[in-house]
Amino acid sequence: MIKDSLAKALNDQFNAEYYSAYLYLAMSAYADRLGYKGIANWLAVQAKEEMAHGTHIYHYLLERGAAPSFQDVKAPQASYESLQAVFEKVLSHERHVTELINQIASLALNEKDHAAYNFIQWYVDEQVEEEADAEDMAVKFSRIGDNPGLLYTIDAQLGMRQFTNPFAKS
Ligand code: OFO
Repeated sequence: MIKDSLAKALNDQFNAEYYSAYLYLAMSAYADRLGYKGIANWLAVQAKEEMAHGTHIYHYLLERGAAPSFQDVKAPQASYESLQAVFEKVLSHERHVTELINQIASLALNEKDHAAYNFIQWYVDEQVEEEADAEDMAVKFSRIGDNPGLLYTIDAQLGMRQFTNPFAKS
């Protein structure tokens, strides 16, 4: 049976993942309304990944005998000054999520819950990738600025991103 402190932290985290999904979906809507369907697609795929993360943690709580509790999901920011501002927010958000994940890893160590520590390592690795991708995007968008030709090119590239569930059993 998982300790209450750890169950609470994982519970908060699955809700935080659903909030991330909301945040990225709102960013996707913003890009879509500007006419950048490819950028909107990239952000919508990101939202689906966050839903998958949330659901994965939710199932883990059930597996460990804890009752998941659903919290209110706060409304995400709906509009931005620019696409560059969107990707700066993506980067700062992912850095924040990394801190949350690291806190859970530290708590699992303190509680000597090796199963939970092992479980959360997937997210520790994932955040390295998420931050690297976010940094890459933030740099690209800062260089692109409002250059229409470059925006057209990146929009076409980001339109190719497809969702694959990282937890799908093959
Ligand atoms: Fe859940 O990976 Fe981004 O935040």
